[in-house]
Amino acid sequence: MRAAALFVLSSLAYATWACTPALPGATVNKVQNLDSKSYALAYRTQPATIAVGGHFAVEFALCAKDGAATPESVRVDAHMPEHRHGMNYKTTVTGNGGGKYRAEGLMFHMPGRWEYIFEVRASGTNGATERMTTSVVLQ
Ligand SMILES: [Cu+2]
Repeated sequence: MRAAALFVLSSLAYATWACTPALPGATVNKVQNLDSKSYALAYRTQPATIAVGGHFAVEFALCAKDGAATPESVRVDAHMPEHRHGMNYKTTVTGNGGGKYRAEGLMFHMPGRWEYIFEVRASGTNGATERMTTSVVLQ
């Protein structure tokens, strides 16, 4: 009986529960939601419609699910999986300290399927990373 109760408590300690990333003004421009074991992310691009060869930014919000370590840093990248190449530019990510971020300097230089990669590094001693990906097809 006592052993069973302890087991329940320890599994709760490792469980993670959903959180809602706060991306204000979401009605203006369609927001996409992504999810990993420890994090939830919502993003939108600026401008809303991406043009081939046009620079754009990605605005996103991130939150740690209950029980997960808070994010320490986030990297944003994109590549074309079928063509095995990335972008010609490196992105820079800035955060406001409140879970909202902006990635600048993205540019898709050709039409086709591009995959975004959001890589979150957890704070704390282990510094584990988790990746969230999603793809878009550029005409
Ligand atoms: Cu390509």
